Amino acid sequence: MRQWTISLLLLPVFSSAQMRHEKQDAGNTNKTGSPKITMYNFPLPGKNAKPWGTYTAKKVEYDLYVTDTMVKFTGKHRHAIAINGQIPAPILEFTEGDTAIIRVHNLMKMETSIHWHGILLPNKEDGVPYLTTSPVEAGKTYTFTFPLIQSGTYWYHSHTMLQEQSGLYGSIVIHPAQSEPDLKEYVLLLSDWTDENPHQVLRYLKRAGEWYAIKKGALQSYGEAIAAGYLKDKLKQEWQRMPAMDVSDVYYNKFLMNGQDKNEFKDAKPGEIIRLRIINGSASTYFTLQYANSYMRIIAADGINVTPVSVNKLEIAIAETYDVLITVPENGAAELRATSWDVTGYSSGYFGKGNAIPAPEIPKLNYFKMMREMGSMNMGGMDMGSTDMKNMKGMDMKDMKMPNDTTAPKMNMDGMNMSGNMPGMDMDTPGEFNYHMLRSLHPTTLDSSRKIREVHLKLTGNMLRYVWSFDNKTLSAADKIPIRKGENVRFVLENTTMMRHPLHLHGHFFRFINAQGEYAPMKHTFDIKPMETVNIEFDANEQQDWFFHCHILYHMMAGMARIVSYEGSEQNEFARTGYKKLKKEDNALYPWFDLSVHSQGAWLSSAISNNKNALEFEGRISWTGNYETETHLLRYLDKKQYLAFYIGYDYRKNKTLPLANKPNTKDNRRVFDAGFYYLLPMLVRSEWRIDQTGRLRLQLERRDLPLSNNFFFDFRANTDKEYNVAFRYMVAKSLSISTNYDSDYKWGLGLTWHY
Ligand SMILES: [Cu+2]
Repeated sequence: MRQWTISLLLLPVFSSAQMRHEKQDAGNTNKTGSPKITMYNFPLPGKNAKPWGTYTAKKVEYDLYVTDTMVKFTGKHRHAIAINGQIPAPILEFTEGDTAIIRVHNLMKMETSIHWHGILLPNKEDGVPYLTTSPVEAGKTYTFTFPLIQSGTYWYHSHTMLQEQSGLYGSIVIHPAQSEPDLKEYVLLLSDWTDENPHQVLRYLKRAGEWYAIKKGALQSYGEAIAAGYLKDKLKQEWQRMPAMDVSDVYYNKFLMNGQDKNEFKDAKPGEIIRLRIINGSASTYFTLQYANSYMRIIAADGINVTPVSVNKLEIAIAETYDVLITVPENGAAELRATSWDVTGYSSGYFGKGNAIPAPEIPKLNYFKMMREMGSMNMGGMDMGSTDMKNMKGMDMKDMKMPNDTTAPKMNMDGMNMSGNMPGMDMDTPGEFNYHMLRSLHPTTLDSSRKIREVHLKLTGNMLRYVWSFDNKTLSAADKIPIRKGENVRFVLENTTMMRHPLHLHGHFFRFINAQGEYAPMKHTFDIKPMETVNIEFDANEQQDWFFHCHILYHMMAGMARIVSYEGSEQNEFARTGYKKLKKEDNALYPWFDLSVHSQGAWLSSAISNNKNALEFEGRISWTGNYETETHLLRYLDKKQYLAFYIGYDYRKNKTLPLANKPNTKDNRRVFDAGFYYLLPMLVRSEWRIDQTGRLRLQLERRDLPLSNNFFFDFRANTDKEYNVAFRYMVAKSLSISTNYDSDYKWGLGLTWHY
């Protein structure tokens, strides 16, 4: 990092380029006399009477044909969804004041939808099926019509199930009504790609399989913990019943920029300043952007112009957009690299001609170190109170720290307007981006005479069962959030989970409260870090129902969503009729099983489960004909889902043992039973049960204890003096080589199939 900073500063092109930026910003005109780039491109809060119903301006029409397609991002043929035959979908370009007329033709056999992310439009054009807009049925066309009252960089994507992961996303560029400086510009749409069916991805997350963590190097096994000196932290974490912390859920095969992992922009001229419109259209990947030739000068965030600020590293959350200026090198092609936050891959754009100038490598994550840092913040498991976190509210001081490299040559800061007024920003060189740097061009304060409605929401989640929620309620279990037109609405959001979440509010821009006071930036999507509390506030100037959700596609589908509803406003026809269907999505049933076929017998462990209920079946059979089955129907009772009540049936026959003919022994049993599961520290599942004859049993079980990166240990023991120990070596997502010793069935070796 330090080396890179120094070499960057030595590049002569940098300072002159930077100076040119400054002249534009400071003087508000460039050589050709174009207007300043710092104009306000958004209706001011409280003053934005939205002219819905005024469709008088120039009409700009697009036809979007949605089709199934085959792609080969990794060399393997896979199903995907394209618009007009392409992934990403075409760039839709407009000028502020135009009326967009977009016909979505669904040529697939399933329904689809398109949401216009960040666009202010009438409720029924927002494109959320079963909430604001009709789904576009198979074979049908839906025509969206809305006036464009804003400018900037936005995007569009399917809001139906997991279609976005399959390729249904594209860019929107709205040019301002007044002209801007004539800079060459490029749209960079970032996304993630998995060769798996996205529904299988979600099912795999629900079953908490280990393969993604193994592929990402994020498993954090005991072996690795001991080798790296983090055993105590690992034990502490498991004692608190927390699974290994991770920064991302899914293992991706590819990260894409405009549908490719490498792009060459050879028409970018040496020394030229260019504008990049960067959009994170991925389903669940945060990206870190670094550019090889100059700093990136942020000029807009989420489509809205901000006070320009230079950074050397820009993290872009899912569904955010940033416009940045960069300088093309005098010689060579400089890389702009978008690295996934889990550092498992990246995609690149090269600007200029000639030898490639690579962007810096981002080192692999040290998960144990992150776990230790997180552990020191987290005093009592996932559900800690906020009292100890007061000093962190909306302010991660760590993020405020700027690179302080005294050995680096000092830059001439003359004429370098560091966008002023930033507290604590007396820095030597531009550093890493953080939200406190975002400063609106104009005050964004809301009309203080209006009523304030404060809505408190905790971001909650159950990593073990992959249920994501607000206030421990998934969308399907929650009420709407009522607000009223004419109010100032403040959301106080407290992230109690160990993951980051990019939250998005439809139909509104909100003030993102940061260190900029009355100049807080206006956004439509923001990231919230673990244990952080963030305030947003907005002018409730709309009507009807709008979606508010985590933009990690799998979190949204697992329940982290709410409907924000204007009281006293008539719902549109789709909200009235189809609302239930939308709410059902997060409570789907997911099946999975593990089947071990060993030399002495076979073991099946299976479940079918939704958010609160599960049907579990376990069967064991020896090749000599002894067998046992246990069937449990269970319901989770507490918020954390440590405790579940069940009823079940137990059927077993062990004919080789002497007691075989005596009913209801541990070896010959046909009984109904009932009991509780309770998850103990160290992720040990305890099972307390009583059967119809009054027989009691306590069983302890720990599964999938990671010994090394692919190597797992299971044990089970109960008061019937039965026990089983097993080891398995995972060779593929669905396959392990396994061995076990069972007190009844003895030792065996074979394979385990994971579904
Ligand atoms: Cu999330």
